[in-house]
Amino acid sequence: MKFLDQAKVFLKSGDGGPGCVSFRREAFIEYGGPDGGDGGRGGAVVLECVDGLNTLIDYRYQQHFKADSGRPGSGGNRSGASGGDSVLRLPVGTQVLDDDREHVIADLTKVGERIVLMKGGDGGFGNAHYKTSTNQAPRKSLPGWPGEEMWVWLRLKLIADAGLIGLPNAGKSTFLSSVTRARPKIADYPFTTLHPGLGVATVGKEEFVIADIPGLIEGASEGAGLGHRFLGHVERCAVLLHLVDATQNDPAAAYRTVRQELEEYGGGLSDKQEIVALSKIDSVPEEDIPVLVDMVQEEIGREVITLSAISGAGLDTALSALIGPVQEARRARKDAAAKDDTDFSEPEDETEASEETGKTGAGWSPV
Ligand SMILES: Nc1nc2c(ncn2[C@@H]2O[C@H](COP(=O)(O)OP(=O)(O)OP(=O)(O)O)[C@@H](O)[C@H]2O)c(=O)[nH]1
Ligand SMILES: [Mg+2]
Repeated sequence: MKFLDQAKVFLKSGDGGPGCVSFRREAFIEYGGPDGGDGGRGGAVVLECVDGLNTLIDYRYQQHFKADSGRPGSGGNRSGASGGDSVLRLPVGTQVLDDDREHVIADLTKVGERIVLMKGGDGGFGNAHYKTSTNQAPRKSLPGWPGEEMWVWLRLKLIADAGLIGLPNAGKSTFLSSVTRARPKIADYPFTTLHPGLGVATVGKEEFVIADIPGLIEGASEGAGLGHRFLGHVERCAVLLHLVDATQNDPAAAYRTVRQELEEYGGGLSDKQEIVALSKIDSVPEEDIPVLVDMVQEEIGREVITLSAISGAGLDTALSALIGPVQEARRARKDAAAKDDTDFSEPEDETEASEETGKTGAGWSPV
């Protein structure tokens, strides 16, 4: 499956159907009266978060999504049928942004989440609606209300618990392939990984998702290499595993380069918990390892672990170092969700609540 993490699409909800002007005409029934039905409501544009997708590639091939219009009303007081909804099936972690890519309109983080982004237009009234005691034969009916339309950006930010970062060739994909069942492309040249990949690792009974992204190089924030575009995919991780290739001349400098790019990217990445590991230690002489560890430890002022994805050394240590922050983040999320639920039943302040909805860009409501 091809990977695509952003797409621009045009969305339109359905127009309402027009109301009908009609009078009852039947043998032996004089002055049958108005019986024009109302038009049907237009279909809505619905976002649905589904399992089993991890790319937006479908939205490269279809970029226009229009819900059906409502059907016109007809005689005999028959209302028109409502238009069908247009449903966009999106992977978990998709954000919907407005045309200028500044405001997040919706953020789909749970499978099964459904959001009505735009409602369809109401149907127009038929003439039966306007009958009164003084106007018993109205000829008035309304056209349907138009639907809404807009261009939006879909942006996928994969949801992983831990993210792998490092220079190209640091051994990120090899690490992913040895601790999970993912099979990313691995080769001895920079930029083997061209798009992010996910794998599920297990520690004891706990499972967590690790994301592997393309390597960063100096100047990534200015677009060098593959740029820092894919860093968005580790933005939601609880912890980062920073792999530093132990076989290169200056591991401390390698560490600094990647940190610099993280800081330039922003998005809270540089404040995230980070586990630093010297990788490929099977390829350096054993007596050199403590020297290298000291070198990097001095640079970062924290403990550094060592691992080799090929020999398997240190992999368990790395996974157990990751699981702590992952569990902590899960607990925090659970607590926040529980708190949200209680807050929801007892809104503290109504004005605050309405301000909050205003900020999201409005126009949508969870189903
Ligand atoms: N000896 C040894 N070689 C390793 C180890 N891990 C990775 N390599 C080798 O290093 C090279 C690069 O590995 P990758 O896993 O593709 O590196 P990457 O960080 O994903 O690289 P990019 O995708 O280009 O950013 C490959 O030739 C691997 O076989 C290790 O633990 N020991
Ligand atoms: Mg790779």
